[in-house]
Amino acid sequence: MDLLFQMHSPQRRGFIKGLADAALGLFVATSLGGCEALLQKIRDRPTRRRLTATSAAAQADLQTYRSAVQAMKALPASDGRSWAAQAAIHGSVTGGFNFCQHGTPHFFSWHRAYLFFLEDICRGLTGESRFALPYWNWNQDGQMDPAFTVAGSPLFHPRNVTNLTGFAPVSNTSLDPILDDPNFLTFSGTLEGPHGDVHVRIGQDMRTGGSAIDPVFWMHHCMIDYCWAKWNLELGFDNPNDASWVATSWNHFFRRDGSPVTMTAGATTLMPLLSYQYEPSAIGTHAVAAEVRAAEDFAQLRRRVEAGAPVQLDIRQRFLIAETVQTPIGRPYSSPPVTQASALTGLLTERDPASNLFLNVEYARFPEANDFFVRVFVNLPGANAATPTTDVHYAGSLSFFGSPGGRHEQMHATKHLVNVTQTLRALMQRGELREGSPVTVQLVAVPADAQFRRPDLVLQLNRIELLATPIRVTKPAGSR
Ligand SMILES: [Cu+2]
Repeated sequence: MDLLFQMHSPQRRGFIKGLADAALGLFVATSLGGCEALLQKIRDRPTRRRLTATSAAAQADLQTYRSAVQAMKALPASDGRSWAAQAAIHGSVTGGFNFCQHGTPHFFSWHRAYLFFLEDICRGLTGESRFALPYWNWNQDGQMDPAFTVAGSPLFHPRNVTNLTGFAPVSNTSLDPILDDPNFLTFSGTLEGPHGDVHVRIGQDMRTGGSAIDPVFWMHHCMIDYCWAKWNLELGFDNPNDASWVATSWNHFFRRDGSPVTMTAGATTLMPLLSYQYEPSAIGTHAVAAEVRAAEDFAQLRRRVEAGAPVQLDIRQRFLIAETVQTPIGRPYSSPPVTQASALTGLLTERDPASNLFLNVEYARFPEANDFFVRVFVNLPGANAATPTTDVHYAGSLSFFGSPGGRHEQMHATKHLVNVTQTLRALMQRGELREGSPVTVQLVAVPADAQFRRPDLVLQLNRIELLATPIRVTKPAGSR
């Protein structure tokens, strides 16, 4: 069964306030109204900066990070703070995923906790108490910082690609509909797509469960974390307050002194408000947001984050496209036409911004190689590997980040979710999709490297379906 669609029925419940504050080691105060000293402390929290060649502050943080990585690499693997031990929390190159969460409602929260404690270990080892991890905004800066490509540097790691400029999954067209999605579950599920595509594009160990062994992993995930923070804090959408989601906890992280520590998902939601801040930057057409300066605004923001929202995925209608598909990656796949297309166009003409259509692709097993992307097109039966991603029928891409055989393999990303709303609307506007006209879906595998390592590979899919969702995010009475 599908974990993303399996969230327990939402129950409004108070945030575990004391626990969160204690876990973050920060504030005991529950109200910030008018408390200028406390607000000053919060204003002074370390800043995760956007990594660019011209930002002296970000470059200084990168140097601290390099020293920290060097120190961690020098520690024995038996030390929880060592580079090897930290990477092993996520998974291994040949053994797949270990504790990391992918394809579950904890993709964001687990990785946020993971970054949080590594950052703290970096501070401990370098003595730089104000250090914060810089983030690689690959939407704005496709080129990986050159510090990661200097041979012999602690930040160097073998990679196939170090420049994502022009890479469709990190483009505005790809990211805009994802960030505009008000539902936490589908926002998380669809952002995993570009996230995994970046892993696969960079290649080598980044393509595997052991990806965290590559120092650039942490700057990539810091960007994913900023996407979540921007969506939640700047764009004003809400995290789940489902009791079981909030209380989910992990005990496999390490503090800066090497001792184990437990963190809850609920506590991670407060981290970008209390523990660190992001230097704002644009993601897609979502511009830089104004910084929160006033105590009242901050207190209000904190109340909203703590309250969360009952997040539910109401699937209004399912349009089954195909079941048990076996398709060789060397040949484009085109689905049989969906017959209920009139109902589908009806949904789209409602112009309800909360109404979205997602392509859900569930696969039966993790493929034995993952050196490729699967591009998704709508109503383009002739689509092939040469069709550009700028084509109006292009809806997105999916990839198989990770490695087969790892722990929790069943749980990890047994499906891919692609938001196809914008593509379908564009086709309607062009008159290519009318009431009653059929809808087909194409899956086109393209090699991530020069050629497929396993051109004979057969993708085994359980089902392909379109999900129409009026995604209800019910606001608690009186909020915002
Ligand atoms: Cu990742």
